[in-house]
Amino acid sequence: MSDYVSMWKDLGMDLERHDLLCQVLPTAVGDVFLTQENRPKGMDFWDLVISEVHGIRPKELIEEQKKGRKVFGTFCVYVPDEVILAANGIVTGLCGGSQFWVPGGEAVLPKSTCPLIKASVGARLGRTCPFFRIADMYVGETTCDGKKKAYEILGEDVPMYIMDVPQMKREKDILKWKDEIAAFARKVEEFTGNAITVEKLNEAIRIVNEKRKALARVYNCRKAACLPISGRDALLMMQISFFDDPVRCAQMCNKLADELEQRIAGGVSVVPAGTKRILVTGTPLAVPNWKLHNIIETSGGAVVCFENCSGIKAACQMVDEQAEDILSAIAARYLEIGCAVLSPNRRRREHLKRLIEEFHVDGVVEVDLQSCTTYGVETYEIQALLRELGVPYMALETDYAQGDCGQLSTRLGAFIERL
Ligand code: BJ8
Repeated sequence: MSDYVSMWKDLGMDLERHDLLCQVLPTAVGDVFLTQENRPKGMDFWDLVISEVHGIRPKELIEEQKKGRKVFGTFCVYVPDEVILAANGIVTGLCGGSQFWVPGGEAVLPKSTCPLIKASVGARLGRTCPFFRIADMYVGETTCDGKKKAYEILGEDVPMYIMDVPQMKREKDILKWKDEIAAFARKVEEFTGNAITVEKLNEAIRIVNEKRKALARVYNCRKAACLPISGRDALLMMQISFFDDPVRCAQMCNKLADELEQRIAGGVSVVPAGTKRILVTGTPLAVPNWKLHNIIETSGGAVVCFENCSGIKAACQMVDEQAEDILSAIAARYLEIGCAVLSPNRRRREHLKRLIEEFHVDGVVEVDLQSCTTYGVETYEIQALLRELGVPYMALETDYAQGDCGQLSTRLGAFIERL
């Protein structure tokens, strides 16, 4: 990634520390992805993107900024991409997934904060993530308490807009959320200097829906008994989709799905017949957090479905393109997302039930990031649901550090063996 040094310098990054991060990544990519056998050829694209994750896309974003476009950094799938796109803005994910950034977050946050929040704050304050440096505006949301309060720190020297996400899903909450989206649209118009017209919003809805359909197409290939792609590769594809241009993302995913469908027809599987099929649920896994998928898939299992926000949860729901009231359609679609920060969260249980059947799941692993109270509390209900369905379940709490990998391997290996 040495070609990008002058770009990082211009972004005001801490080059010395960033070098340390760049040294760790190739080993992790090599260990987790490149050691796999019989991978789909289509993964070459994502291998390239991840190997130059702080180079290729940041360079493109800067080029677009030079043309006058604004970049919006987001942290949650409740923030409607369509509104930003309709004003010719660009969306990029900012959630931190690396242990490298955690100490920087711990320097200013309580140690008991969730690692995703600590890593995001550490990446920003340590000046070691180009995406944080590039974003013209950060868009936060009132989801969990940790994120809500961390935005006060993150927004110290960058314009920060907070969307007020309702805590429930009653009719009046959907109306309130619609108003909130309208207010956000006004802010985006003002910030970009571009009016959001009905035509532009409809076009943005179509683009984002196409991206979701393409992601879901790849996902659906894993319903087959013949598994044409590993859970690790599918996770990487999903994680990168938060950074990529939505049109290119759809093209690349559709190309990959074509290949996967051919593989299924030809009986080309990445795992031996009889490998146990695991569904992973719980908190999101931001790039480069591949820890759990890697452990499961090197302990005799295959992750066939990933229900979390960095999995199928948000990708399987479309905004109604025929709706007359567009903002209501956007509000309804986003509030359908089954996140534990809302109460009650029936949507997650319904979704899980359906996914377990469709993906022919043998066992469910819940992975929650340490100190995530909302997901931690919800394990009670998820456990009860799985007991009722008669599907084996185990819940784990972990962070980004590698210290517990041995113990997790033993526990997951034993769980998979029992299935
Ligand atoms: S819609 S899951 S992306 S809020 S940061 S809640 S892990 S303590 S991320 Fe999320 Fe939106 Fe919901 Fe999805 Fe827990 Fe950590 Fe909070 Fe987290």
